Amino acid sequence: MNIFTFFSFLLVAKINYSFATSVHKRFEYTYSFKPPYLAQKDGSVPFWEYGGNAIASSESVRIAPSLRSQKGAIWTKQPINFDWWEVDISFRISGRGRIGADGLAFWYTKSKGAYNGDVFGSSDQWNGLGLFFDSFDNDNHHNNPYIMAILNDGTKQFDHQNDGTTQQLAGCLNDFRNKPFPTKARIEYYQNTLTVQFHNGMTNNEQDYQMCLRAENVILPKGGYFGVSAATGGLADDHDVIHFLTNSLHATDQVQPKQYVGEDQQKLQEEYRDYQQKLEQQKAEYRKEHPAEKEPDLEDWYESDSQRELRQIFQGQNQIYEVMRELNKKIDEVVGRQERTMSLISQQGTGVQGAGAPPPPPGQPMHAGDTIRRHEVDAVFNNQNLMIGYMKEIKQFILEVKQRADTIINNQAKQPTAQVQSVGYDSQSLIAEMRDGLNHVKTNMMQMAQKITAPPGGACPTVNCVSVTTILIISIVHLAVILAYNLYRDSKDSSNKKFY
Ligand SMILES: [Ca+2]
Ligand SMILES: [Ca+2]
Repeated sequence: MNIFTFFSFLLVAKINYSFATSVHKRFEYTYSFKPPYLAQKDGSVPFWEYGGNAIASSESVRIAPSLRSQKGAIWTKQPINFDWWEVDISFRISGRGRIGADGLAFWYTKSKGAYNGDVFGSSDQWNGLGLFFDSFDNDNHHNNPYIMAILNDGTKQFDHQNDGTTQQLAGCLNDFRNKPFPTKARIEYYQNTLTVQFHNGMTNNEQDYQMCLRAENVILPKGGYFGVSAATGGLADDHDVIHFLTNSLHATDQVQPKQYVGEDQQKLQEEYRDYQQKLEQQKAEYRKEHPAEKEPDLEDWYESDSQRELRQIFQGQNQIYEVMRELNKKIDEVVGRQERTMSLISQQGTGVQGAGAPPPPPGQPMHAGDTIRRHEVDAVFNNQNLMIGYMKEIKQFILEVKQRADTIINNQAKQPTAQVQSVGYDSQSLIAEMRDGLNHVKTNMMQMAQKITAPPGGACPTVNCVSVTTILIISIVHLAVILAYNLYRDSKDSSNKKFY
C-alpha cells in the first residue's frame, strides 16, 4: 500500500470542474472506490462495507462470483450529504454461458439494503431507486439483458415473474455481458431528473456513452446510501465492479466550501486518521518484508495506453525474434545433415574407385568433414555463381552482336548501291577486256603490217593470204557484238534493280 496513492485520491477530490455553465461537479472520495489499492491488505474497502459472497481485491470488487446461488452487496458507510449527484460505475459481467444470471443492481435508498436479499442480492421493498442490469429473461419475452430503473416507496415487492416490466420507470435493451472492455453506467440525479447513460464496452473510448433512460420529476429520499449488489441463480456470471466514482452536483450560485458539522466532521476526521495510520503501518511492514526494494515512483504504478501498446509490440517482436532464432537453428541442423550425407556419399565413391584416394594424414582421424568442408562448398557455389554471371554476360554480348549483324544485313539489303557497285565492277572489267582485245588486234595488225612491208625477196606464203580489209571487217563485227552484249547486260540489271 502506498500513501501517495491515497494523497492522489485526495487531490482528485479537490479538483472542481463544471460540465455545464450552471453546474459544478465535486469528486466525493468518501462515496467512491477505484483501483489500484481498491481494497486494503485486510480486505476492507475504505468508506464502504460489503458482505454476502462479495470479495474485494486491489483491482475490483467481485460482488457475486460465477457460482450458483451467490449473493453479495457493497454499501457506503455514510449517508449521502448532498442533494444532487452523478455516479460513474465501471463493471464487468462475464461468464462462459451463452446466457447468464441474475444480474447487478445499483441502489440509492433511504437505508442500506441486505447483503443476501431477494432482489439482485439485496433487499426487496426498498425506499428509493433501484437500477437493474437484468441478465436473465424470467418472463421469456426475449428482452434480456435489460437495463431498467424502478422507484419504490418501501411498499412494493419486485415483480420477478415479469422481470419488473410492470413496475419500471424507464429502461433500455442493451447487452452488457462478456464485453471486450468494461461496461459503464453514468447515473445522474440533478434537479429531480434522473438520467442514465450506458457505455457498452465495445470500445475503450470514454466518449461512447449512449442515452439509456431519462425521467423527470423523480423524488428520491434525502440522506440515502449508495450500494451495488448482485446475484447468481442456476446460471452464474462473475459480477465485478471496477470503479464507483461519485461526484456531487451543485448549481453555480450554491457553490460553497464543503463543510461537515459537529459529529459528522469529527467522525470523518477520525476515520481519515485511522486510514492514514493503517497506511503507514502497512507501508512499514512492506519495507520490512522487502528491504532491498527501493520506494517505487508513483508514476511506475500506472501504465498509459501507449505504454501498454508499446509493451505489447515489444513482446510480439521478441516472440518473432525467438521463432526466427529457432528457425535459424533448424536450418543449420538441416545444412549440417546435408553435408554429412554428401560427405558419406563421396566417401563411398572414393571407396569404389579403389586406393586412388590418398589416406588421411597420420594423427588425424578420417571423418566426414575431411571430404568436403563448408567453406569448400561455399567456394564451389561462389565459383558457379561467378560462372553463371559470366555466361550471362557472354550470352548478352552474343545477342548484341547478332542484333547488330542483322541490322547491318537489313540495311545493306535495302541499299541499292550494293548492286550498282557490282554492276560497275563488271562493266569496268568488261571495258578492260575490250581494251585488251583491241590491243591484241592492234598488235596482230602491226605484225601483219611488218610482214606486208617485208623485203621483196620473201615470197608470198602459199597459204591463202587474208586481205587487210577482211581483218578490219572482222574486228569491227567483233567489237559490235561485244558492245551489243554490254548494252543488253546494262538493260537487264536496271530492270532487276526495281525489285529491291
Ligand atoms: Ca430477470
Ligand atoms: Ca425479460
